[in-house]
Amino acid sequence: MNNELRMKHTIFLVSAASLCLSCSSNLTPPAPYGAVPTVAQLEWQKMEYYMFVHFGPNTFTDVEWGDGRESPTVFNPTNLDCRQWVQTAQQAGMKGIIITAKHHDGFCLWPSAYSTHTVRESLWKDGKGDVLRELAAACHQGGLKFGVYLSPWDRNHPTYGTPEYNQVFVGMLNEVLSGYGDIFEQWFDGANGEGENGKKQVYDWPLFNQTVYNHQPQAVIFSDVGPDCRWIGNEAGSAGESNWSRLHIKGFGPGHAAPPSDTLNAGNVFGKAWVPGEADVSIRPGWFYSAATDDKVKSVQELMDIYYTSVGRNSNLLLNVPPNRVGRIHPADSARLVEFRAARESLFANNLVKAATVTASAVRANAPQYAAANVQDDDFDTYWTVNNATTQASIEVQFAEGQAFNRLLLQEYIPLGQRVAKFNVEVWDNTAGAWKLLTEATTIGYKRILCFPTITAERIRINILHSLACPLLSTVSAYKASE
Ligand code: FUL
Repeated sequence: MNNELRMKHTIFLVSAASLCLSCSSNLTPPAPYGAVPTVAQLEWQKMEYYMFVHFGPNTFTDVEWGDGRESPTVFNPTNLDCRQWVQTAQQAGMKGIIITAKHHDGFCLWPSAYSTHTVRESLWKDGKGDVLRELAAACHQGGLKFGVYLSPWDRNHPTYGTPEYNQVFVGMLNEVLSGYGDIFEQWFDGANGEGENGKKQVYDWPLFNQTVYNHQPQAVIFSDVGPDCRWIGNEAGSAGESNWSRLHIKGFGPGHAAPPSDTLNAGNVFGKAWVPGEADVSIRPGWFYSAATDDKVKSVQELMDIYYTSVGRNSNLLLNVPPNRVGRIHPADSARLVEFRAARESLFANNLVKAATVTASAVRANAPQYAAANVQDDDFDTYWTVNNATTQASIEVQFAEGQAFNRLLLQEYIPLGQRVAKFNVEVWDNTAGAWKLLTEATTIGYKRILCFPTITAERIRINILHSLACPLLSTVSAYKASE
């Protein structure tokens, strides 16, 4: 071999080797990008929609924030029926219930040994009742997950505002987290007011969180900044148009130490921790039941809008449904929840993409396991993706004939991280013989639902314009909602 030939030969061998290398590295699944969900966070995200229950002395005194001086005897539901709450949640299509075990008034819905402001001091069941016991049993029997809200802020406890209170609060957590079976979510309210003595409590958050994990390692902990899921920054059920599940948490804490609400609303694109959003909102104007709001239960349209701006924007929806003084959910709320479920089911009944042909501008290593058709099945774990170096790509849906639709639902395969930062949707305009822009958006995350006026088209193209690493789409579906 002369020198020139030897050189050519070497170049050929090197490029063939690197081609093979890129083939094989693309045949394996993409490496995770950034922070990723834990198994518990992923399970939690898939729950999507569950019930918040505000219940306690405030239900009987018609206030939103009891001051802790109310007599425990005011708490006296005449016919408490937690099974009715569970049935309502089931009929609503919800996956769990989180109850205010202790709100700011300090009243414990279980007979805590750490307080004298509890169900034990009430007249209900002669002081022998335990709301947590009844609800946990009803949830577990009905196949719903059970979660607890505990307000660290306690307007009743005499030790509030002293270091001793942190031990009291841990004692209460120990009781709640060890006595009622599996807890899927521990909800820590960030509100932190003054104590009787005018002192502010310095909470021992690391100790509180550790206490939760000691008893319930699989639980997700909610607070303004997680560690497992975060407040969405408002109580209107509205996540940001851009909503990253990553968040910068270093240097931040719950309550006064939380990042600004607009940051919580949108997350941080390069946040170091996986802390997905949860949108909490009440079906009525207040969090607690009041007869004065019986005619102010949110309409199906309002609930649908909330659904689109929460679940439809990569956030879970925690919808508050407060029981009344009987201890039951009022028919106005339960009827509305059933109507809301029917509206969702009819909307999502016919996924037009199922019968379509789906192709992509590129497929990872041209391998069938990453094919575009993976977005059509109902299996979250199969996805379409492209080679590592590809951060812009398109996926096209071709119908057999023109289809009218006005909703598009997309899912990213988040176990490998949230990636898509900008995309648009085009439809093929037969008359013009060209693609026409329909809508554009930024993030997708676990679920993104796009709403737009009804359009009829034979082809839809989703262009991923900017992805932080190669995009992975688990689902693309299209629907026609009745206007
Ligand atoms: C807030 C509380 O002050 C409200 O009463 C309610 O519990 C809401 C869910 O969280 O911080």
